[in-house]
Amino acid sequence: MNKIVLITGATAGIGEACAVKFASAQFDLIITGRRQDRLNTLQSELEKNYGIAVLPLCFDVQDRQSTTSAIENLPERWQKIDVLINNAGLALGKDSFEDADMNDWETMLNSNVHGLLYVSKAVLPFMLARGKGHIINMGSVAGKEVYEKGNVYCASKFAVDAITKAMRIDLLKNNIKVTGIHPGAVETEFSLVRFKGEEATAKAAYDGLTPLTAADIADTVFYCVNLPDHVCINELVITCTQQAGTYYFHKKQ
Ligand code: NDP
Ligand code: 8X3
Repeated sequence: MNKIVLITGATAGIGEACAVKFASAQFDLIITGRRQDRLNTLQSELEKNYGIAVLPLCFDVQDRQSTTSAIENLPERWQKIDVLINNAGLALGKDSFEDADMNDWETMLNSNVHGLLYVSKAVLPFMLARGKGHIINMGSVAGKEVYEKGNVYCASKFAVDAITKAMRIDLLKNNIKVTGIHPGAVETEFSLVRFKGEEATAKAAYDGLTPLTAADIADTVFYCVNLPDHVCINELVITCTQQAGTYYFHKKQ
């Protein structure tokens, strides 16, 4: 029987690339996101191209009730989750602290922090019952170093880093690996979401750079997941070659 990976935020970017990578290696997939049409399209493509089974689950990770109930009510065949990739998340706005929008702050904290907690708490009983599992949390370089106007997005990713470390310690006794992945700039829909559909601003974020691709991060996640049972990568910080930390870039003119 194929191993099962649950990927949150699989309708775009890094999550979608992880779905393709794991499907190509014959994992069965539970894919989640809020856009049902994209989940359906991805399901058909992956089932057709790789002959694996895909279960789409449409819910907003900010909604504790629907998140918990979608996962708790998984058919028995899908409860044997080997790998959880907590990837769903976003930045909203890039504004100085005094100008930033409180609604944006709440959405980031609810999605990036609370959502990750709701999903993890719902999936964990299945892993505990089997005495094994691997949780990958998508952090960011923004969770390692605060940058100007990054304020609450950075705070949400610092929280992901702390939660990742805490999970690893508390779940040590349960044979569950926990890995934090902390990417720098990856060209996905991330900037378009952050800048609320302003295409020129979103695109400018990558001007003069050869940024990471979603596939680069998927390859890294796949590597971490496919190591021997006794090996756990605790965390990886990954940037493109033209980036160091959160604010040093060597951009081409
Ligand atoms: P994308 O915008 O391309 O993808 C984000 C994914 O998250 C989508 O599938 C989206 O699905 C899902 N998502 C967002 N909010 C929710 C929600 N409330 N409920 C359910 N799903 C949600 O961005 P990336 O692929 O770049 O981002 C993925 C992760 O990587 C995020 O956690 C981000 O913070 C992190 N990251 C990104 C970096 C980058 O430069 N791109 C760098 C470092 C970290 P839908 O809209 O269908 O709900
Ligand atoms: C996304 C990377 O530097 O835009 O987490 O915050 S950054």
